[in-house]
Amino acid sequence: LAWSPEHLDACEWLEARMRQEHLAVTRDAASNIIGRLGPTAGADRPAVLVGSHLDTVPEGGAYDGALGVLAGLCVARALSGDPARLVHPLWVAAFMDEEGVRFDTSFFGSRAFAGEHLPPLDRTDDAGTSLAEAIRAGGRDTSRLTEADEIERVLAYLELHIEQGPILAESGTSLGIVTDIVGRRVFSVRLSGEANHAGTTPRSHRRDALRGAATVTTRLHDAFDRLSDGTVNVAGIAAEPGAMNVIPGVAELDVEIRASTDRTLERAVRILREIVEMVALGGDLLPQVKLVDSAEPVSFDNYLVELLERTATSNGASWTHMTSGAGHDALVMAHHVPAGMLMVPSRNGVSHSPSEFTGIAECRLGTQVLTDAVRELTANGFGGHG
Ligand code: HGY
Ligand code: MN
Ligand code: MN
Repeated sequence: LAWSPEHLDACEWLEARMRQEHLAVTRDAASNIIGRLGPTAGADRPAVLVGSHLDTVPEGGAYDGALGVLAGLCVARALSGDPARLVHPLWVAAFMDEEGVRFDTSFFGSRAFAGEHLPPLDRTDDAGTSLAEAIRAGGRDTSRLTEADEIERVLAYLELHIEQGPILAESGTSLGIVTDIVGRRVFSVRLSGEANHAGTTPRSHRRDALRGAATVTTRLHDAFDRLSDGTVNVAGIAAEPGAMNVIPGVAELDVEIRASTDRTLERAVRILREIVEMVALGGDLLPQVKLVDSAEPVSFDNYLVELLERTATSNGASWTHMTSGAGHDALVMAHHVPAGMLMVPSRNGVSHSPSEFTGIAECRLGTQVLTDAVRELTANGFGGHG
């Protein structure tokens, strides 16, 4: 998890490897690690940035994020051999806390790098540690977070990532060229009823918050099963007081919604609010719906999509356009600079699981196509294309 001892060890490892590849390495106040390669003459030119994240989810896999960072290291190694071609510097980033699972702060590092508004630092994880304490435990100074903003110095962003879904694996296609990423809303829904005696309280007097939460969960899934665009996930239900002979007086659900356009995302949020209202009314419960995290849907830059098509084709790879149902640091970057994403297959479409796997040949092909695209961009910029 982000800022965990294991993660901070991985950051140390990465910095050492970057230095071995002759990158100038910095770690900003958000704990983003940036390796930089390129001529001092080009220093005033905007950089081509490639990257992803090293943090993951509980019981996560070995490829989500890590592949994109290591591919960036390979791109640096490939381009360091001919620095004269680097008209634009190459930057390689490991963004901190892309997953946001510890503090509900998805894309924390890339949002800091992009100068976006950050979540309150007093947010705490399940152990009661605050985000500020975690940042300080990572040896960084929270008062300098605004200095992480370097987005103005970026020409374009590219990210290689595993698909985390079944499309490429099932179709036998080597690469996915991402055209857009869905938007996301995360809510904390709290239902308040009345704790009471489980044996003596008549049905007509029971205000069972857990029963309400369970009904919200099933009605949400039933409603979203009928939608052509939108996914819902109820990550869990917490109920109090949790004693066997007490009717749960309070229940809290963590609900995540995703959809590919602003309009379908708003419709999905409306459905959530209506279901919560109806269930609360029917169960004589008091509802509270709090927005905890959000990310807007985004489309990628046409020139970068075409560049990835060209480099994939010239490497003899089969490819297909795809929409990413998973969020990525590229989603944040694309709101500020031209961005593009390349995906490689996930075996059985599985991700966020220890059985996450992508073959070395697929990783190598993705890295080669990424390298060729970056070689083009660092040498010629947008090639006179806007
Ligand atoms: O959850 C996601 O969409 C990504 O894995 N951060
Ligand atoms: Mn992930
Ligand atoms: Mn990821």
